[in-house]
Amino acid sequence: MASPSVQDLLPPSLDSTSQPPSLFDGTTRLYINYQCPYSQRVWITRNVKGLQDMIKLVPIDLQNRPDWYKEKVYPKNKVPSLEHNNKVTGESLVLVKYVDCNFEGPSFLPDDQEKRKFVEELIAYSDTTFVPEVYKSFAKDARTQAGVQFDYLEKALHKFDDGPFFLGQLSQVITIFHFLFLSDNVPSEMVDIIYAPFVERFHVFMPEGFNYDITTGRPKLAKWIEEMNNLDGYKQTKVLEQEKMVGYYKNRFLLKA
Ligand SMILES: N[C@@H](CCC(=O)N[C@@H](CS)C(=O)NCC(=O)O)C(=O)O
Repeated sequence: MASPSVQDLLPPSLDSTSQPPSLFDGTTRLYINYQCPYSQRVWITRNVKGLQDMIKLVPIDLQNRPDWYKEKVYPKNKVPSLEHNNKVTGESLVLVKYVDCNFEGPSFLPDDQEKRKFVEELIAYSDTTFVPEVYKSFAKDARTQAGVQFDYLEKALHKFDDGPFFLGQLSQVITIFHFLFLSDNVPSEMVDIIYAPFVERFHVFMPEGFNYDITTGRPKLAKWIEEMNNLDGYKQTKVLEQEKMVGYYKNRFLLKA
């Protein structure tokens, strides 16, 4: 197992001119796109569990996608997907749990029943409500409509108040694991990983697009972002160029609104 703070060399994205890897040869491959927040969730999970040597990153250029990706790897033609044990699985929320359960390293789900229920609710909320509602708000009244969603996070961060993460402090198992690796940075748990890529984007885009800072009046959210930004396994996945992302979001949401 690699240290969670190990620095990966980021491979170049494969495009329509690239040959496929030697599929189903026993290598575990995580197909991602460097700009994709859904991919980033699984990528962070892999890093914070110290699985850099076990799960190979295969970035795909979505603008110029290789045909073999849809034909031979993942017929839904989306990222992320994971090639493992001769099968390919997709959907980021499924994959975060899959990587957590099927590989070594400390589990990111709490044993405590109350915490478990809270985590499952937050995870379900992320893609049914939080992400779509914030995106929808960009075409309407972003400050009010998206504000409700950031208030939801702020309130959730108050529930377990003994630390900056959604479950407060990190579980002992995770903390000990990182202590053993002599890492200063401990990873967050699953729910933090699931929200981080989206909050990262909204935090950068909303001041530009709507003159709206999502952390104003939300001290817990501000602290959570600060603490997340210190985590090695997450930091390494923050490769999105902010200007590009803002341009992409403006083009996608504002010019068409
Ligand atoms: N529900 C999926 C969403 C994945 C997704 O939409 N990925 C985008 C990139 S961020 C994609 O592959 N888009 C390509 C396409 O839809 O053709 C998940 O959670 O993994």
